[in-house]
Amino acid sequence: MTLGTVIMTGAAGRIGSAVREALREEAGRLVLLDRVPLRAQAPNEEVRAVDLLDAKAVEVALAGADAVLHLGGVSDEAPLPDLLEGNVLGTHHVLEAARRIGGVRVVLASSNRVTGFHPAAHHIGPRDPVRPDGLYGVSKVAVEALGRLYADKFGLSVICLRIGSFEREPSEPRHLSTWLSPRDAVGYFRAALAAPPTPGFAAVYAVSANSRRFWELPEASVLDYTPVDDAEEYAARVSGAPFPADDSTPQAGRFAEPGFTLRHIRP
Ligand code: NAI
Ligand code: 15L
Repeated sequence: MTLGTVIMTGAAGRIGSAVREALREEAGRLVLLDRVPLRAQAPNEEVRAVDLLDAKAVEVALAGADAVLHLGGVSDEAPLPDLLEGNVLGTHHVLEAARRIGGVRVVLASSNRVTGFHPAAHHIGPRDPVRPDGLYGVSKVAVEALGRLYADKFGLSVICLRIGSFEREPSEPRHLSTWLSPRDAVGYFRAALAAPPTPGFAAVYAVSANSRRFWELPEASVLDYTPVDDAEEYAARVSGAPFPADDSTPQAGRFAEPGFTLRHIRP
């Protein structure tokens, strides 16, 4: 099945670089956007240098899209103005371009960090309240809210993937709960991009089938993908103090510590 014309923002980043090969196998045309230079690696790939803060450039770059995978932005804790620009304004430009084109499936890269302050003892799902673990998490809450607004008000088809910890393999104890393997990332992205662009909104966790996971897997009626990898297979190789230290430890671990955010706030 072809996904048609897929636009991927943030294509030069860690996730984009790792998943482009698999996605181009299924896309008629894969258009890769980033503000840093990229090189096409296949006949059906196109690359464009686009700054997400440039609304007109984003609109031009999305022309002809059947689906958009929006990965671009600030991917961890940072000063709030940077997060508001890169994540909130950047996402606004992507959604606005999709609204003008119409009939586009939009997949937004949200993060598990929108709920990072829930205690590790809680098994949670998308219906639980947000509890961001920092300013980055707050910006992703806003990203999700924009997606919902554009679905409710303008009839867009938006799915937010609350990505866990995307890593080649788990490298620290927390990853035994939060890992998203490259294979499962491709599975989630493919399923989200392939769903018909019927108006509506959903937010789901994109995490591997980790025995110790904190989060509900998506209901098949919302997103038709069942993850296959389990971080447990790597547990013997992962060193460090066990995580969580106790049941009240935030799921985000060290990201939830005050100092992790305070270093981005001017004294
Ligand atoms: P990354 O930081 O490696 O890549 C982000 C890309 O966005 C970079 O190539 C950067 O040049 C581009 N970008 C940033 N600002 C831009 C702008 N104004 N205009 C154009 N391009 C811009 O991030 P990564 O790890 O690949 O993550 C991709 C997305 O997934 C991000 O939105 C991140 O917040 C989200 N995510 C990632 C997780 C992970 O484990 N890697 C976990 C949860 C969410
Ligand atoms: C994220 O959202 C970040 O982009 C990534 O760098 C990791 O920190 C990940 O969450 C995580 O929760 O491990």
